[in-house]
Amino acid sequence: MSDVKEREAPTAGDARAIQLDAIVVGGGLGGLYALHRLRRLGLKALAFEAGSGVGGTWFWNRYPGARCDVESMEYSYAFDDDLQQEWSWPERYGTQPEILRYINHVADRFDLRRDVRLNTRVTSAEFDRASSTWTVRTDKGDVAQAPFCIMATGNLSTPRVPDFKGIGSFKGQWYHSGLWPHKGVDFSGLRVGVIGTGSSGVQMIPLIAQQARHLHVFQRTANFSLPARNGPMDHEKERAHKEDYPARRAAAYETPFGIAGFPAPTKPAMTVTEEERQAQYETKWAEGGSISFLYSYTDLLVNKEANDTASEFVRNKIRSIVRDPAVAELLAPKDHPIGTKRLCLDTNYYETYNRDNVTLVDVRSAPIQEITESGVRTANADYELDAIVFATGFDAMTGALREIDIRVGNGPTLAEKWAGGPLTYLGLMVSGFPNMFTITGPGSPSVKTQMIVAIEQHMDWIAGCLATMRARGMTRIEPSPEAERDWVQHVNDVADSTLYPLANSWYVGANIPGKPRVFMPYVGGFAGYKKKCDAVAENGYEGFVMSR
Ligand code: N01
Repeated sequence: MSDVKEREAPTAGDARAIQLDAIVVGGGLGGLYALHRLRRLGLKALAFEAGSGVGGTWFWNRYPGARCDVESMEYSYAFDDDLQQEWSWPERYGTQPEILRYINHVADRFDLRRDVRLNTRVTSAEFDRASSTWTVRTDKGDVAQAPFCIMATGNLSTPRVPDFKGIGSFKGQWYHSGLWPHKGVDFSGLRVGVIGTGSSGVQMIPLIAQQARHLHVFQRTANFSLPARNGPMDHEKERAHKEDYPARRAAAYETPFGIAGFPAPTKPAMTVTEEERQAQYETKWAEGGSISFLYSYTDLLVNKEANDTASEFVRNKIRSIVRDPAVAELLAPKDHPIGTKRLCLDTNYYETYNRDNVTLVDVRSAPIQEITESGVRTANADYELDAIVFATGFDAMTGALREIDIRVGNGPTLAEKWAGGPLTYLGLMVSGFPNMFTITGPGSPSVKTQMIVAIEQHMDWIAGCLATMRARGMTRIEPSPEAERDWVQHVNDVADSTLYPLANSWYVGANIPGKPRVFMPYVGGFAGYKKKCDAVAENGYEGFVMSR
């Protein structure tokens, strides 16, 4: 039972509005930490969550092989030392069920459930400037009001199935990776098609191949993937990590990706010999892990010549693993530098294409034309299938926020304001939308970091901001249009100084037809970003306008 009391609202039509100090949208890792942090400030908050359980990404993405690509000892909350000492991760990288179990444990341990309304999707959020109040409405008819609204809506929470002709006519079953049935799917004996070879596809393909009678993989763009080298947790490493947890967490804040434990590179790639480079890449390949590989040299993400050496190393690995040279060439990415799209981590991904029951279909040269009653029709052929899996990704970073009708009085909606791409100050707030915070919003390092570090850093900053406002008797905050404009420019300038814009990735919205092509995450590094946020606060919330 929630301890939040319902009482008469001040405005007609909102007679049953729940009065709160803050409304949280989302019950994933971000929303749960927001609730916890707000409570520590003595604020009354309630979270709305569309799922029937907490966990966000880890609640929805239950496809075979779903697993985190950040190591377990890093991918967890840092805010409570007892929590991190007590919890034991069984493997080097957490599986989806393990991570969901952990999130549920946190929800229970910190008694967060009583303030989460499950099965409830927020449909609108409207700010009234006169009363400085957000009114949030849900698909269940709830109305909640509070001076502050915290959007913990996630970066990859809006699954997208391409608008294929004929999809309704398919007689078999189809699934999306991000909306996976809770009871699982048994593909035994079936002819299965997987469309999409991003992180989700790369993780599920080896496991579906083991079950299916035949698996067709429909690949439009080849992605780089590295071996994860997963395995049981090394208990000596775990002990050493736990002994040193606070220092390791602090160290993560000083890194570009919010992940400690890898020695920072010291040399540019082209300053060493070819032999030395190959030896370095071999070591990293054997070690497993994506950040570790990208940490081979200082300049892999900014210097194309340097990146080419790493990209070619992985292409050669693919050629050495995949027996059919034509299939190997199709799997070897040539349209983007390694690391400029999310670098996948896998277990036996390339090896899977050596199986007799797996066929790679190139839908770049012969695109999918339609889904038929019996399968997939490309420009070249018909593929008879019993089941289709769409591993086709998400309307990333802005999708969840754009789906909510967010507005301030009669002004433009957030979706209208962002018609040309997201505009934020620090990825934390949006000018013209007072008292609304976005946890890991576009314009912050978000998906380019260990997400839980980013969530904690954002929510700690927001809590500090709310405490300062209370101390100063301030009731309203929003960024100035100038600060927002300058930050957006900076986000773009930094991206343009790297190789990232060379890829057609979801970082730029390229996977969603018609989405404006704007670089959304901040790639200037987590350490520098945190320093900037701290400096903004220390300088009296520079760039923000506070009022009462
Ligand atoms: O989605 P994606 P995802 N016809 O957008 C293809 C995180 N994550 O769910 O590249 C044919 O990366 C599309 O092709 P193309 C992680 O941040 C993390 O795999 O657009 N194909 C692409 O191959 C990740 O980056 C973990 O040409 C079509 C694929 O579908 C993010 O989530 C695990 C198509 C979509 O790939 C998203 O990953 C899983 C069409 N019409 C996810 N439309 C880990 O922690 C799309 N595609 C390990």
